[in-house]
Amino acid sequence: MSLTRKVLRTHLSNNNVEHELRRIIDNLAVSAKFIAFEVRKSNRKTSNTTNMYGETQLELDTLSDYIIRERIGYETSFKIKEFASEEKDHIIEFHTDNGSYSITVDPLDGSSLVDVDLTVGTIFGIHYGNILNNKPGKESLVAAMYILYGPQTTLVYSAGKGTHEFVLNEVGSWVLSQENIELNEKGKIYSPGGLRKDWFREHKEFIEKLEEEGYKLRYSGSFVADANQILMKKGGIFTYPKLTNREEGKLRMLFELQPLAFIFENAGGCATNGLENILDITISELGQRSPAYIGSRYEVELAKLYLTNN
Ligand code: FDP
Repeated sequence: MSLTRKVLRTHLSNNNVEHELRRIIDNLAVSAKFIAFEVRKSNRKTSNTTNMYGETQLELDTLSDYIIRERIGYETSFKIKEFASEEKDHIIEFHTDNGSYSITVDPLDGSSLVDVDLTVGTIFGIHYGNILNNKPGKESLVAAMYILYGPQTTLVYSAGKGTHEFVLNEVGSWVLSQENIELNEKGKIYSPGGLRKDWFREHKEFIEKLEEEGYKLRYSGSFVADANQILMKKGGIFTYPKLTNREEGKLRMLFELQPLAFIFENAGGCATNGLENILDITISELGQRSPAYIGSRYEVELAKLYLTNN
């Protein structure tokens, strides 16, 4: 296969991704290159601002958000309907009448790990129509993508036809590294968020079952990096459950969970809040959170069994 056939832009077109959607994905991938550059040269300091959840922002959080916004605003060849960022408390409207797609972004997921130099990432969700559209995620999302700023910069996307990984090479091209990633039925790792003392009994019993079965603990504190590890190892489970002091869980549906659920489902995995499939849920608020179990089929089904039978 020639190098040009392996780059993101060609891959999108060979996969018959709709023209406008293709341009959006390609442009968001360009913005991620600039973020990757900023992550490498970051001073890892906090800014004096907080986001809508009261979390202290890093200079890098706000900068990443700015880079993406600029890219979307600057590019006039496609029309974005709406844009929402985890770093902002409102939806920004662009071409409400004649745009087809809307974008959500978590500009720098796992950013509390920037100061210790662990892997962080950017997560995008692309919706057909408006962001809050009274439709379940599976009818609203048409594509999802994340970029990881690790030892290598990698990009994983799905536009509903498989899940694929690319690596940023030294001349700035996204080169295909894995096409049609397929999760096995069952994995060997688990990634459990939240403090054990705050877990409900049924969740604790589920985790103990995984431990009895010999699952290895892999939790960094960066959702996108932990989920990526499960995807690349072809199985396992990431959980952030409801907690006794936080029944809604921690992770955000629009910015984190539904995009990753979309990517996992397209790789043969699944995602649930314990009772309902994450992509079957309709979002009513920008910052809506949910408990989450995401990974390969065996572990997610097992979680459902523990959570519904208790
Ligand atoms: P962060 O606050 O650093 O942005 O939802 C955000 C998130 O990280 C996830 O990426 C991560 O999995 C989780 O929070 C970590 O939460 P805990 O510190 O409670 O483990």
